Amino acid sequence: MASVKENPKQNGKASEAQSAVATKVQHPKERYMYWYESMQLQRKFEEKAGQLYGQQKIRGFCHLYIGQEACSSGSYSALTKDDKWITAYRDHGIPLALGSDPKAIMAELFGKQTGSSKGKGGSMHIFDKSVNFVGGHGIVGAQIPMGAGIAFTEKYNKTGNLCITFMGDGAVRQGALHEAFNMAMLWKIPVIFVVENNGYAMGTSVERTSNVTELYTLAEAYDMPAEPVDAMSVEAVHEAVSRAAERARAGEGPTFLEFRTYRYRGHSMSDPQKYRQKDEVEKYKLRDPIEQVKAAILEKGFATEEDLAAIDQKIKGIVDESVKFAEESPYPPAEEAYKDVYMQADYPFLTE
Ligand SMILES: Cc1ncc(C[n+]2csc(CCOP(=O)(O)OP(=O)(O)O)c2C)c(N)n1
Ligand SMILES: [Mg+2]
Repeated sequence: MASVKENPKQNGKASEAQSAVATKVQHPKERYMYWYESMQLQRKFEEKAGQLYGQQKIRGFCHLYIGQEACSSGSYSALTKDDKWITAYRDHGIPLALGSDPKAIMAELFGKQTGSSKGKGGSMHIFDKSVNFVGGHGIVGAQIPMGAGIAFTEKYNKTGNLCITFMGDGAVRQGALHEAFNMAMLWKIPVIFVVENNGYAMGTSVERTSNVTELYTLAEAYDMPAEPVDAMSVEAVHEAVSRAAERARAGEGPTFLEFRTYRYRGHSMSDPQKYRQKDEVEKYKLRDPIEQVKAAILEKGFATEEDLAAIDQKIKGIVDESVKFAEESPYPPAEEAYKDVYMQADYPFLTE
């Protein structure tokens, strides 16, 4: 396990365990530049999506990832392009980090035919096979056994790939987690289970749902290696995922990582946020992952303020272009409602 130096306050309560924080590893310039650009793209894309929601151009559910960007970008840089990814419904950031076309994601938020799920999935159901992103799932915890199953396929086919499976802190209370943990450990499946502990499941804090608030310790019952990670630090995320990936590829099976992160926005778009104090949000913003990476880049001399401003400008263009594309795209035609629907032809209860 990584050296530990910090004892972050989680959910207003001092965490007993110490998160893995970034070590003295020297990360190369390219990695820092990827982290900055990719996290900034996620942030700006979602700030725009939030505005568009206010204008009712985006409707339905829309869960923003703002604040959690180090979780996706730090994991991406630690894995290979053939590894598989699955998450819950807070799912715009991961595909953007993986390199999905922002136009297809924005169009999906608009419910347009050119969207990544043909406009039929919306915000919670982004999929992109081209980057091995297997969704976008609305049922809390449902993706946990699916992620283990995907990883099992990789093992069975001897590909050397793994599946990184994300879930929220609310999802660890689902029974499916325990079944998946048991089998994944028994069969040494190459899966990295990640709980993005942002402190709340909708308006309910971790303390209000469980006696055990050190979520990573849930793995102990299965002898599964686990560690808490300071996920406001993209370096710490990268390093923890690298260790877990090494273990998975060596045939040692799963790891459970508790990413200690924070969402700056409400759960979905209509959330009065009465369950937390404003200063708690501000406290986390002081450790903003993008600001931390920006400071590191400047300090290391990897880029200047002007270089970063040019990247910001480029990202603004990409986001604007994605909105234009989504606005100009058509809605799916009515007959699309009958396509891509699973139907078992010999199901005995089907009537004509
Ligand atoms: C099985 C199930 N129960 C309840 C819900 C309603 N629900 C949607 S999101 C959510 C909270 C989940 O919180 P968490 O897992 O911490 O993820 P976060 O929203 O913080 O990313 C709940 C209870 C659901 N979608 N599925
Ligand atoms: Mg949560």
